[in-house]
Amino acid sequence: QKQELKEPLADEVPGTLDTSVPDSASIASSIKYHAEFTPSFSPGKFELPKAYFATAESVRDTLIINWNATYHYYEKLNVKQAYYLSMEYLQGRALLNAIGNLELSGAYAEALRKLGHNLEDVASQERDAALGNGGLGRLASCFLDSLATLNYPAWGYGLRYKYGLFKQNITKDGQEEVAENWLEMGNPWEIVRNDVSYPVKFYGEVISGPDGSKEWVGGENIVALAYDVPVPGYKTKTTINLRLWSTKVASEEFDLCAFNAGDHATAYAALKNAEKICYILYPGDESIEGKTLRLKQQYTLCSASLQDIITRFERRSGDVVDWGKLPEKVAVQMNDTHPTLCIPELIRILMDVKKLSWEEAWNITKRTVAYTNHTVLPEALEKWSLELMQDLLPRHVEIIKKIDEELVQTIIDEYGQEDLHLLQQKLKEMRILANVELPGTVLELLVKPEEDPIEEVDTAIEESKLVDEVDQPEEEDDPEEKKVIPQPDPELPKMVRMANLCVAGGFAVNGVAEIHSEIVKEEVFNDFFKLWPEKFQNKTNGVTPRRWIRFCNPNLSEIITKWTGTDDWTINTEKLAILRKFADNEDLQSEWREAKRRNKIKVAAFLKEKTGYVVSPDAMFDVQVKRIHEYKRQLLNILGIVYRYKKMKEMTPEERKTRSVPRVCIFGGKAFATYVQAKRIVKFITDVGATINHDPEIGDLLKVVFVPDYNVSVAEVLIPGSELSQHISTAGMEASGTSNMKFAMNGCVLIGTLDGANVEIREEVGEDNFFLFGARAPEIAGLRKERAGGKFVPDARFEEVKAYVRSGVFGPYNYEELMGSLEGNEGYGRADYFLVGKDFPSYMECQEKVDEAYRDQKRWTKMSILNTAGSYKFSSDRTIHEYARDIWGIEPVVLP
Ligand code: GPQ
Repeated sequence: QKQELKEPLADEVPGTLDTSVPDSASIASSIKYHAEFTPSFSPGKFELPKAYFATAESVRDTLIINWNATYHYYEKLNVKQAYYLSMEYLQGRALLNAIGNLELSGAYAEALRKLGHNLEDVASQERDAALGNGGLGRLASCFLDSLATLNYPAWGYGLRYKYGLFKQNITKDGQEEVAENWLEMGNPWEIVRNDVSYPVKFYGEVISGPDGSKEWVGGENIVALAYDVPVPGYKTKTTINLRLWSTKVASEEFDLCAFNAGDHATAYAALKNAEKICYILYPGDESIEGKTLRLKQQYTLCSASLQDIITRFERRSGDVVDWGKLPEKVAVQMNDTHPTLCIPELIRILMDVKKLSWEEAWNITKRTVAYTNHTVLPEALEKWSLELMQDLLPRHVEIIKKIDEELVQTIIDEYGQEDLHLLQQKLKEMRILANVELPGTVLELLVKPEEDPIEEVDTAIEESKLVDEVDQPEEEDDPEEKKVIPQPDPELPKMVRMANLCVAGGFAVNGVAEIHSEIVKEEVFNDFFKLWPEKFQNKTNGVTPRRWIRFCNPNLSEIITKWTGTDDWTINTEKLAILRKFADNEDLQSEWREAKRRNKIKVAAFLKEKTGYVVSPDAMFDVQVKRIHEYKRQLLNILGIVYRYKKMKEMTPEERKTRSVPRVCIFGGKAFATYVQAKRIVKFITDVGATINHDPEIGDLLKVVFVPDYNVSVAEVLIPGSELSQHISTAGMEASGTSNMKFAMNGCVLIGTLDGANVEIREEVGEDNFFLFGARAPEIAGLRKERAGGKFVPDARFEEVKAYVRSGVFGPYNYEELMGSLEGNEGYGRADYFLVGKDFPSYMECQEKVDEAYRDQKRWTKMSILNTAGSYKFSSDRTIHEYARDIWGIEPVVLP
């Protein structure tokens, strides 16, 4: 019922119990109400950013109504719920996404217009929630969107970092990191639950009761407090929860006596100690450093989340709690190994608090917890010092030792004791504990096998002596056998291998793209795969088509809706395939180009604002945005650009004009703060840009722009306005990649290697619509050997480009560390471990094909349309349906 618009009064609150769909008048009144009565700004003018906060708070009212309804319904039905545990979430901005999902964008735009504001300006006030580093964190956020949209009963759990991912400034020295205090102005999307908190303990000791029971006592005690972030689904009332833990001191820990005695430092220490756990997002992105604080963070997430999950299970169970039913009501998904401590923590709670036996607790855990692997980079497979863990989590170490002991037994059963060398090797590779003596029981078994008591062996030797003197030395195998029992190396630290623990304790193990899951099964965890083949699965990643097409690319969305005849594609992405049959249609083609052009103009304006560089929207927009990492090979891209530049310089002005396809090469991405080589790459790209962009001979024919502070919001601008998108990792090293999916959805053509999800994208969009180059995954090991053996003969073009860089065209900075690293120069890194030199020629040839295709705009537009049309598989809705069906065993629950 449409209301007449009038100046809203403060007391006209759209009642929190009013669940009807709000119109623009009631929305305007709600916004005004919040501006006045949820004040976090001075009274008076209704300006930015106040308008943003009031708008967000009014949206939150609706989200709370839906959140409560969803929560109570799940509670009532006592449904099985999935819980996604992740140390990272990259939610980005929430406002446009929330009102888009609620189908209130128009009403909000109108309401704000009446209040003198423009929705886009208001939305741009929001700070990105950047509680993650890259793909892994953004995947978690896409999953939440799909879970809510598909009405799956599921929650996310994470940490509420005070400082999210650092803000990146680009200076003349390259990347500079600045702390991102994203909560500075408050966060309108979170609801603190002062009644939901759990104790979390560190250090202390384990005491055993006379009945063998264990109790973990003493130590440092903190409290984890819940902050809920409602996650609305698209076109559904279902609003699920992202519960983020913040840490604070347990009240009894504040030392008032010390404080009163004037020793403020001591009094504050405990306070700070507790709070600092959630201060900063650990900056590691596929690299790891053993830090107590990081382990405390991981444990806080696991402990608080599991206590919460168990409390809910008990409450919903009613009078009788049947712990054996836990796996029927709960599935816990560990997003990579960061939440591995879930396994020993669940066992600890079940045994020490709920008084279950080891067998019961272990069996329940093995049916409740599942693990997703997101990387095969050896340096990223998490290991923790046993000593550190022993100190911080003594009870968990006992439990991990017990799991390890059981695993050792399984390995012995599997491989037998005939070939002790083989057994030793398997134990060494598969055990959870690395460089740790075998459990006593097992050791005994190995040294003197049951069926061969010593006397019998002696008799046998005596007998053999009688039979054949020559055989004797071989039969005297006791010292030999002892030698093959693995002994810890005192020089090396004892470690806990988290991935091995996940595989042993998880009921499912999945990779994130077909090729990656194959590598997981055939290489990284091959021994485990042979032991438990039924655990291993593939779940190819996906991204939400709401944020990544519908909301970030309204121009294209309109066209898709028009040509597919429905806006249903936003959920049922298979509908995108309808576009295939119009790929050659001239009307569609021209609309398509027009939309892309409008998006490119937006990108050009954005680049000008952020970097000062002016680029032409007539040039091809060629984009590589992702974390800066050697394996992702931004260096290959920039060297390709340098080569192109050199060739252009060698041409006459006339040749340059007729022979070059104008390009704007855009880079974006953050380097891990202490990853020196990655930071050199950032510096190199910006230096190349500074030279080329100011070269009057080149003009609009080539531009190189590094966009500072790449994040979700920047991606939402860049991706719709890109035409060529680069995914050029060394084959076998990128587990999946997810931006490749976003680019394809937005009609960008990909240039890439056969790596991660590229393989499947190429299959779906058709090989004619994907620019493929480079060595294949199975060749890589051999190529590295060839390289190391000095047998690799680099292409002349590769030598030429490096010499050009060294000649100093890009300024006085010393690029020797970068160039040297590509040459097997021991002093500079890993001797082209990432095979830039090997792939350079095929990359350059492929780039020529890109130019040729772009010259023919009809052909290019067709390729672009076929990329969008073929991208439907990469919706996270598809991925989530697969997780729900194959791993979690949950069903959609639609609210009445
Ligand atoms: N990934 Cl282990 C991260 O972003 N951070 C990490 O710590 C690990 C993996 C990425 C991975 O590199 C990409 O290939 C994947 O597409 C992404 O996870 C999501 O699976």
